[in-house]
Amino acid sequence: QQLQIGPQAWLLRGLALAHEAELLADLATVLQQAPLRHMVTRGGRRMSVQTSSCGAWGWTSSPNGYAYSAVDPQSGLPWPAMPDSMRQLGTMAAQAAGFAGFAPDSCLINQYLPESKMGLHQDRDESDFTQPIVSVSLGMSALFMWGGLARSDKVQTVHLHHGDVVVWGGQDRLRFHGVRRLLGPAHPQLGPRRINLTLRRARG
Ligand code: MD3
Ligand code: FE
Repeated sequence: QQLQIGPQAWLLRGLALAHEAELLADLATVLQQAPLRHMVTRGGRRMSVQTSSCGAWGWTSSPNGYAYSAVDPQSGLPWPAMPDSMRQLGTMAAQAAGFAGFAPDSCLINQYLPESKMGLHQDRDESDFTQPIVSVSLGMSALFMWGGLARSDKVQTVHLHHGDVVVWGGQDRLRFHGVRRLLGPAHPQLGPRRINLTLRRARG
């Protein structure tokens, strides 16, 4: 089921379900090498979401701000390689939404517990905003909000469920968005948490 939620934004309901077992196994391997940790906002506050990355570039925060780094600052090692399951799902979903040839070089992993949320923000740390972002929701459902190009624009809400994939490109790429809260029961496999993968082209 494909739902167009913006001029160049598509919600591909359940697209990840066919790859669920491989995604979850690969996710566990990545998180063993690069554990989840709380990043810090630009304002110096600890984010309620926990984050890790895989691929050539990983998203990091420091007192100097946000940046993509080739090295996990916590281990001093390169980020784990991006598993084929994640890379291929990103490329396939982008293609289905009209972005042929998307080759992600970074996968940001966010973990939400029932009390976690993510305030409205834009994703502006990537070098090329013509490249889409593909998001994969796993585990508990979430109330996702997305607005316009100005923070004060009206926001719409969308429920994201286990297995849903969203592709954001073109004029929708810089929309403000966030996660208001998690919804309803714990997930049978993942328990009381939500994992969101975002496949990105961070550089080049
Ligand atoms: C709309 N993550 O990691 S995914 C983030 O559910 C982030 O963890 C949320 O926002 C999450 O930056 C939302 C959906 C998403 C991702 C990127 C976008 C929506 C987007 C970029 C532009 C517009
Ligand atoms: Fe974001």
